[in-house]
Amino acid sequence: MPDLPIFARARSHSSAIAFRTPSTTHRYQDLLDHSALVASVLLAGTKDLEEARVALLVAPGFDYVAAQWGIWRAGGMKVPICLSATEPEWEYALTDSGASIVIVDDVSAPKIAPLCARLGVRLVEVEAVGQSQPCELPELTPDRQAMILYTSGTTSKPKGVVTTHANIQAQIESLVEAWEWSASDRIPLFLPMHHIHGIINVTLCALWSGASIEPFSRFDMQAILDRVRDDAYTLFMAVPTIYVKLIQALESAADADAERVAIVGGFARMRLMVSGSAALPASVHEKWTELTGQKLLERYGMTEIGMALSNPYRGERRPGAVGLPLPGVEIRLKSESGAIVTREDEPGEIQVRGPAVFRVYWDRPEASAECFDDDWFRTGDMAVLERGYYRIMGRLSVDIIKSGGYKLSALEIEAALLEHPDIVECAVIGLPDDTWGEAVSAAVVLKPGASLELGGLRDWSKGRLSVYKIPQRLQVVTELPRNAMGKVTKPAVRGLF
Ligand code: MLC
Ligand code: AMP
Repeated sequence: MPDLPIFARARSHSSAIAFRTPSTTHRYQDLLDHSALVASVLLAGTKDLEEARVALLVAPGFDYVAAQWGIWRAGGMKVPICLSATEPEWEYALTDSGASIVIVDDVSAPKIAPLCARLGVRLVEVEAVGQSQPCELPELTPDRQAMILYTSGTTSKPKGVVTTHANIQAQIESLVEAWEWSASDRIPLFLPMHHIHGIINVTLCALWSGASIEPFSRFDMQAILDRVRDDAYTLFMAVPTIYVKLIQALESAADADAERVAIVGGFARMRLMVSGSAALPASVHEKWTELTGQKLLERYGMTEIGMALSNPYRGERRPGAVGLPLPGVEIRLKSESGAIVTREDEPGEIQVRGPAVFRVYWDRPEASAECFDDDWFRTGDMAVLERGYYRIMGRLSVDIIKSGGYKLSALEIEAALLEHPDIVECAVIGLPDDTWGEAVSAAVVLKPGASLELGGLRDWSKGRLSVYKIPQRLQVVTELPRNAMGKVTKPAVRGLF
């Protein structure tokens, strides 16, 4: 029976270690066996899930991938959701995607069970599937829809990015080739598993290659540094905020401190360290090289397209630049006037074409049509080609914020803040921040006589917004700056802080 290449490849690495933790090792064969059981539980006697949406709320690691592969092998679409999201955010993802099942681990089960009961969504506990029996699995073709990832944008609510198995495979193959992944690679996984950085760049590239993964439930700096010191990894992939935090940690110890020397040695000996998901300041790039001798490889990507541009694995890795198109990716810049940029030093919007590019936003035909210019995906990011490499200049929309590598919609945060009983009007922007890249910042107009402080607003926001969407800065004003048409002018809002 034909099978998706990711599973055929896992068979060829069956005895290799896929996941390792301090207390467990799981081989590729374990992943295949366990995912077959997950699939059988999901199918529950039916022949094929036929792209039914199955949400996934499981900590990073073996169980997560067994569940992910189980969904795929049963013919379903995987909808990973944020472990630390609030109940309204979970409810949105479940109802928007029309998920009929949620796979959970024992930590998340009690948290989401009441919501599932209210929505009539079936709850499957991943730890319990070991009791089931394997069954015949459906035949899968690469053109099937495989995954929905929620991403924030210029609309208030996040949109579901739909990718097929073929899109995912193209995203993986491009990176495996460019960054020379092999079965001898070992990588830590500490990024959230509802975004492509963790899902594709770290996990699926490793599993495609027969490499091994060490999962952490979150970015647990001390535990990770202990393993770096032990030379546990050949590869490391993180967002710029993490490199900033690592620099702070290394610099807090004296140069000659034996522990620091050992950790620096562990970083220095890795074959590749990658940064992405947000701009890596050249100063951070240079500081990292000064501390460890490693030249970070910065790349640029997006949920809708996978990775598009990358500094070379072999060759100059230039601070402040994102390099050239990855294998299989076509790039063009389109200027504000609508002309295709043909020269260096002329800025334009990055547009992307190729087999890795998604086709539609879930259930949003208009947004899906608007984001393509013929068959080129419009990223909304501006770039310029300089001395042979692309450099990202910023985003076209001020309403998109990147904080800690998370993409946030200012409009979504504004909508939540407007529910506050004392807030009459608000404008949310991202202000430059050394650690987080951008800090969510809110200018608010209050009801007459009301008062509000940042601490109070943050407490009120908990339970309504994920932690990284909660404003870091607050400015109470009597009115918001507006243009002649009465529309709030966000660039002028910056001047309020
Ligand atoms: C958390 N905190 C923030 C914050 N996030 N403060 C300001 N801005 C933010 N964005 C605060 C918390 O409230 C808390 O405060 C304290 O910081 C510690 O929170 P934490 O969650 O424990 O932080 P930490 O674990 O250190 O998380 C930082 C991080 C995380 C960088 C590891 O944000 C992360 O994993 N980011 C990666 C996101 C990602 O994978 N993006 C890729 C998207 S895909 P207090 O007061 O409680 O101490 C994509 C495409 C591509 O972009 O190209 O890859
Ligand atoms: P997401 O929608 O979460 O996938 O985030 C994608 C966005 O992250 C892109 O559109 C860029 O704005 C930003 N991004 C990713 N990598 C980089 C990078 N290396 N430099 C600057 N911005 C980046």
